Amino acid sequence: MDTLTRINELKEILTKAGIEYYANDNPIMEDYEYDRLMAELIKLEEAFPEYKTPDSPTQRVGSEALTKFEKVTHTSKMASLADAFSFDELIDFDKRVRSVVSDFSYLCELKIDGLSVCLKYHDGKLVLGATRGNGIVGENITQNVKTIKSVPLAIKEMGDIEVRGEIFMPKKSFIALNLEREENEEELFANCRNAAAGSVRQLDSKIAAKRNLDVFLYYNLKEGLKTQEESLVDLKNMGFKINPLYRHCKNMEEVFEYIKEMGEKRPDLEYDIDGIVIKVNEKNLYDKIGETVKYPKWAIAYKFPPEEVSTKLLDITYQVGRTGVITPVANFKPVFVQGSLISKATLHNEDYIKMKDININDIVIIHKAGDVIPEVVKPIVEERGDDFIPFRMIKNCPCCGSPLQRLDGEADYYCLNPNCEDKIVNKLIHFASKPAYDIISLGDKLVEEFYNRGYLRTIPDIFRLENHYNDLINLPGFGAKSIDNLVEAINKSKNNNLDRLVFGLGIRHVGAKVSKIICQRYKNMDNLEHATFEELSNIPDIGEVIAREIVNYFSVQENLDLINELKELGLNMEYEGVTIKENYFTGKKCVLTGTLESMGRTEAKKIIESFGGNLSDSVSKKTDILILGENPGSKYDKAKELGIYIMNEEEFLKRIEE
Ligand code: 0OW
Repeated sequence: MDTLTRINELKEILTKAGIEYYANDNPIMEDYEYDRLMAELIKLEEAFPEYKTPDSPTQRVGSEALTKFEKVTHTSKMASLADAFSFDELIDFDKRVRSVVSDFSYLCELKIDGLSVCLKYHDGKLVLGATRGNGIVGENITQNVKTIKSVPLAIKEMGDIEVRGEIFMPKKSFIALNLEREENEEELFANCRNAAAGSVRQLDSKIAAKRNLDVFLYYNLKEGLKTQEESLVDLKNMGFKINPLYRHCKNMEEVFEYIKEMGEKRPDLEYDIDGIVIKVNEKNLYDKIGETVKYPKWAIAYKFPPEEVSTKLLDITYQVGRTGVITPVANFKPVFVQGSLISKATLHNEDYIKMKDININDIVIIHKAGDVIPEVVKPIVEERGDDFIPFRMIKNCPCCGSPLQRLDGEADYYCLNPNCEDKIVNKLIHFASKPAYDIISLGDKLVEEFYNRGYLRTIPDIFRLENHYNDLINLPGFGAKSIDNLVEAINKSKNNNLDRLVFGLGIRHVGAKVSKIICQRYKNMDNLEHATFEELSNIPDIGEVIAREIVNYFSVQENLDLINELKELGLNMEYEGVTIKENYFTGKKCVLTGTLESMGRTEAKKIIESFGGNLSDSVSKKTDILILGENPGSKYDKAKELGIYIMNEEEFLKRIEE
């Protein structure tokens, strides 16, 4: 057999085996045999590079890094879906459809929590993988898509084939990725969707190749298919991976039954879902039912209510904050809730735990408050066993052993020992953190390590770390390059605006926002040191409590000495005001829910703040605008309930241009 024939034979065998293994969950050969044939193909292609083609199963390891993603215009709009949060809203949807057409059924699918992708094939070869973008224009992510093992690089079908679906990261891969990132002190991904989106948007496809992404296809643009069910079967026959848990439902009762069943299955699935997609099955009715600018009217996404999961509370541990505040923390058997694995949640204080009657070894219900923060909802008292240990608040600091004190009128206990090590370390961590002095390479673990080794005791020590250069480069896991980067980041941070320093000092009740307000008013540290209680308490948003804390802080000689030391070390003590451009957002309180296609949360926050607006995390009566991104969370419900103005991404972009 000549080389080219053998290469083609290997490509065919391995492609078929790959489809059966990755898309159909039906291995047709031993892993060992697969690896052996793959090794043979790699070897042949290396020896005869002229025979290496882009559809070869060897081409999944990533290629040259890109400098940017090219924009691609979709053949037809990649629609989004209208959301329903209750069965009543689904009944309304059904009524709307029934007012236009009759004799139809529904095809229900799991709503995979990932990011939509479009795949194009020409004469059997994958030619394009693109993100949804704004639905009209997306980005060319072909290099990354090719690394996903369940995406066929070649199909049997000739001509032009376009299919769409959802790229996702399985829960297991997400957990492994975050563990690895934790070890490398990298920022963790909040959930499977963010991890998938972050991986797909890597310019270096070799990184994407390591991320173990997967895909389910659900949309088939081929002509002549009569139903959505037929589309799915056809996708499967072409070699694409589809989600097998879809169901054909004759009426709304069957739809509700499916939703309930899948809701129960949800925690056990290997991937994250955030709802159910309900589609009219008969495609010939789609034109008649019609569409809005954003959504087809023949489909809707039912969003699951925030997931609640039960688990065992194994222990209550205690953290000592930088102010000495003691926070009880629930440590429970790890559970997967709304896209992430959690094992801890704050229990706030003694009163909170007693009020909720939470005890060690209780089975407790966990959810994510505001879709983000893990929270113990309540114990299941009926399931309390003999091993239950009644909660008793500790009396001494878990770090230094000093007796704890509960201050008058406060629910919190404090460790008042100024030399408590946990307090000192947390003060340093706070100073270096992103919202405060933002010293990029100086993360929590590094601060702890430098503290334990005696290089760091006080904030000024951070700016003297350079003096330990020769010791630092010899620490395990470090080297000249990483220490050079750290020193550079520290020196660069000295030019930070004054409000970062003021926040970093950790004055009681003085958060990032208050720091900015007082720096805007006093312009430099000297003026701030001399600010009076009367002046401060007259500033809008600064009450008497905060004013008193600020004046107290600057009346302590030790604090003034610290500031002088920092001044001598060259830290900027001036506030450079950012000029605010006035527009629609000036003075408005905004909240963002879901993901924006055009930018991340940090960028949206910066833009809103540059107009003198504010972007906060939770919806309240004071919120002026809810900016609605893709896959919104419960903030959307709350905003609707409170009658808050809801703005979609299109309007948001238009308004910021004004
Ligand atoms: N996430 C999903 C999903 C699905 C589309 C096709 C035409 C209109 C909606 O699992 N199973 N089916 C569809 O059908 N869309 C889905 O995801 C949406 C599309 C836009 C945002 C989501 O990714």
